[in-house]
Amino acid sequence: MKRRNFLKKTVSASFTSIIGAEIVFGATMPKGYVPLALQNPDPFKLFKKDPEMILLNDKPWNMEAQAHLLNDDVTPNKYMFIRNNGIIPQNINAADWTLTIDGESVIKKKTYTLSDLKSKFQRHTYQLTLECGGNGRSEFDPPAKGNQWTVGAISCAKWTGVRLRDVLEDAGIKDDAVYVGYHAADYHLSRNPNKEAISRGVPMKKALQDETLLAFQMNGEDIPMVHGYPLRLVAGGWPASASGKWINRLSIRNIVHDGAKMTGTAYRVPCNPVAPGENVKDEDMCIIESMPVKSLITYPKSGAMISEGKKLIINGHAWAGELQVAKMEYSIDFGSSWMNCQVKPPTNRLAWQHFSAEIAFPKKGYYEVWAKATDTGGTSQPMLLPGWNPKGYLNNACHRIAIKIV
Ligand SMILES: Nc1nc2c(c(=O)[nH]1)N[C@H]1C(S)=C(S)[C@@H](COP(=O)(O)O)O[C@H]1N2
Ligand SMILES: [Mo]
Repeated sequence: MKRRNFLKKTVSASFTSIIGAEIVFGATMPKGYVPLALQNPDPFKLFKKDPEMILLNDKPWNMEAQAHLLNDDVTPNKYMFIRNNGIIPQNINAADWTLTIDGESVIKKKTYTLSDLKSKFQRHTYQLTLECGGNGRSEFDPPAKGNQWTVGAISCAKWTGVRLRDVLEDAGIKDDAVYVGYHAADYHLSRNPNKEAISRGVPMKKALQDETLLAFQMNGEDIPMVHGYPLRLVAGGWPASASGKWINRLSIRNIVHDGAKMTGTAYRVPCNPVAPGENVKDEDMCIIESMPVKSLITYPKSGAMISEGKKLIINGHAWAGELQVAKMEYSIDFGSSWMNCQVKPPTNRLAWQHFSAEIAFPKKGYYEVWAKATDTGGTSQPMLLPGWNPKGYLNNACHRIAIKIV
């Protein structure tokens, strides 16, 4: 009898933390009952998102921005896409949060509290581009299963934390270390405690970069719950799946990490190009590392009407994984000819770059503005679609907006 009461209490306490208010008679709620506020939650309010964000899935929660919402230089929380593979952890208490470093290649297993991490190591802040590997998936044909992201699974917020490298040096890593695999507090969709929703990570070369952070702040505040509170790995320029949210353990592996969604076809593309719809064997699929060059027109909103004779100023961002953007161009004739945009250097390595251009249209009518970035390696975005791949990753086609001159 006592135990039942205890269970009821913890359950209503966990609801309370999601609803954000005490459930006054929570203790008398029938067992298994889900309060109305959670049966029909307003995800936009729940996650403090703008109502113009697009909900793609609620089991698990996935939400994307629209291009015009991403106009800020630094992405604010309300416009930041949400990508979850599992169930968001509940009842997180930052005061007793720990991070354990273990695995074959750690000299001695070590556990840090969050305050250890905050006090022992130097803090760094970087603005870092995080794009879901599946951003743009909705355009592939034949279609790929998964969230049908259009263009909005991209963010570039400011992250503050400590360098993963500093923590790994402090913990002591063996020479044979190959990969850092993360483990996190979210639940598998089945709620089976023996299964992880996702457990990916980065190879040592990425783990040791200056900008690879164990972050506890986003845009100068605690990381929002849905984005990984209280501790997140942030590896900018790589598919955002490498940036584990809610992490409580890092496993230093002497092999390529083989956690959930590291193997098979997950976050992998054919090592060599394949024909659309072709079957690809698992062993012919390679892990996605640096993301490809890409850009987004964030002003004006597609469909804008401009008076004849008026010039239009377009704005947007461009990014190129580990590289920088060397050139940014636009076309108003469906890619037959291209004109240069102005493109600024990034705030820091792995941050997106802002571009703008002033466009004059020859006469009244319908136009499309296409934007094309070229990286420092000389690779440009494809105009309509890149090579097809079975899971619909890495669509870095030129972004396009419609304009009417009236
Ligand atoms: N623990 C955990 N980390 C995770 C995920 C997840 O489901 N669980 N999703 C990953 C994927 S696929 C992406 S694209 C990013 C999304 O980050 P965001 O929701 O903060 O935008 O988080 C990554 N980190
Ligand atoms: Mo992702």
